[in-house]
Amino acid sequence: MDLLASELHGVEALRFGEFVLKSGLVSPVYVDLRIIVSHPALLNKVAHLLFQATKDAGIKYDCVCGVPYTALPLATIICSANQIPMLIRRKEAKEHGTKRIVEGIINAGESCLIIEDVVTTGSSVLETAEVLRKEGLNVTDAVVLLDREQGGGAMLAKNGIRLHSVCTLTKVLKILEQQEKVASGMVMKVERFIQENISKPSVQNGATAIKRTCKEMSFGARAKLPGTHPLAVHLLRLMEKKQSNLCLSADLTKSTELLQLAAVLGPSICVLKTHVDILEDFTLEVMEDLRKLADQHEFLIFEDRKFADIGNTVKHQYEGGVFKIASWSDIINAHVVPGSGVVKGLKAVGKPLQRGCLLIGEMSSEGTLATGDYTKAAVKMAEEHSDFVLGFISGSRIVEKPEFLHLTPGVQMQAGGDSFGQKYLSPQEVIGQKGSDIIIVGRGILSAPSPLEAAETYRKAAWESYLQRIGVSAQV
Ligand code: S5P
Repeated sequence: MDLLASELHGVEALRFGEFVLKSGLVSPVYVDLRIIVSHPALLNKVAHLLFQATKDAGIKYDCVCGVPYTALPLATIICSANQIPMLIRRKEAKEHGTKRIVEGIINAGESCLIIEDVVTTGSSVLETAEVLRKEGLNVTDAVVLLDREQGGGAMLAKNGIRLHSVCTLTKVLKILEQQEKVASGMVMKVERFIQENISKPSVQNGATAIKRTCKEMSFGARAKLPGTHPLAVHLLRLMEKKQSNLCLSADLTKSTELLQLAAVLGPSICVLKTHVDILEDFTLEVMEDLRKLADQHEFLIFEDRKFADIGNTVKHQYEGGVFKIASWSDIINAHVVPGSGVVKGLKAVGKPLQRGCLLIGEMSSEGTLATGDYTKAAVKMAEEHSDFVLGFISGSRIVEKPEFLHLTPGVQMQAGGDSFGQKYLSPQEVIGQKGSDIIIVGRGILSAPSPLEAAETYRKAAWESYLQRIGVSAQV
């Protein structure tokens, strides 16, 4: 064990310092075992130790499945060396062919052992167990190399899975301290961090689930997450700075009105949304002026063009024609109905210009077809193109990943609707309950006697709901 600890430390699978985790927490320790595939002897050793742990615990099983991806090579070595049938869990079902989510021969009723590299909350193991259970397999045990002791064991136990670990983070820490590889001050820091961050299983819909953290994260913390789209980072920062998660839907038909409104409301908003094709007197000079106002007041421009054609056509619609949208709009949006070609076409134009795209996951209108599997397909498409897609237009949070922004239209102070099927929810419902990030408000502001006063009312309501959501008392 002493050798293993120092080897893991030596290849930097364990690092100490300050690391921002996906949840936004700043952790003094970072564990990333992906690197061990580059060290074959260590990879073999880890696989051997995992297998030994299953023997020591006397676990009986028929096949083995590694949690993708880090544990896949570990499961492969164990199965190959010991002649055990293996299953591979896909992260996504294949688009073509068999649509299988688990590869290999599944004999319903057999028991499958799960292999994992590190367990923190246990959610990845549980996710894999649920997939296997849906296929008719019994899952009662999981073996992990390193248990971070942050609640994973208890959560899995509640879900009928015994967690066996080769070692725990505290044990490894002690060894590294003895070997004088980590200072005792750091060991105490990590121990305190572990103690303070034990996740407790919460009960949702009768099933045990992990406490969801994304809704509780601040915009500032989300801006620091690695992998977040640069434009989303910029937007999250300016939202914090301006204390605004309000997008103005500037649905106006005259350019002077549009520019006047942008000049007056600019300081209150984080995004200004246009429908440029309803302007009676559109010129590119107007958009140049709007860009100047956007830079001066620090808001982004979002042309609500809702592209919905094949890739080649949307490419032209985005770049050229009369509107030359790509030349002045930071953000655009697209329907996912054509399939991923629409995103590819838009990306070809927008990515080199550091633009971003929102996918329409849900709509606010009565009878919308954007629900269920359609919404899920939008999420999948966004995940596959996260270098260009920074989030969604949706009525609620449709994916937990904090990198994605959610913008919600259909917002007014009073619930209700219009005569064409638009449906309204309040800022509190949208941000507080539905977990969205930004409210999009049109007529609620535009039809008010004082649009500035109305905008400030919406800004404060949405910001207060956000502060409450992340557990900070409101000071707007
Ligand atoms: O589902 C949607 C998506 C969008 S982008 N529902 C919407 O209402 N929108 C847009 O948001 C719509 O095109 C309009 O520009 C704005 C809502 O305006 P309001 O006046 O009803 O607030």
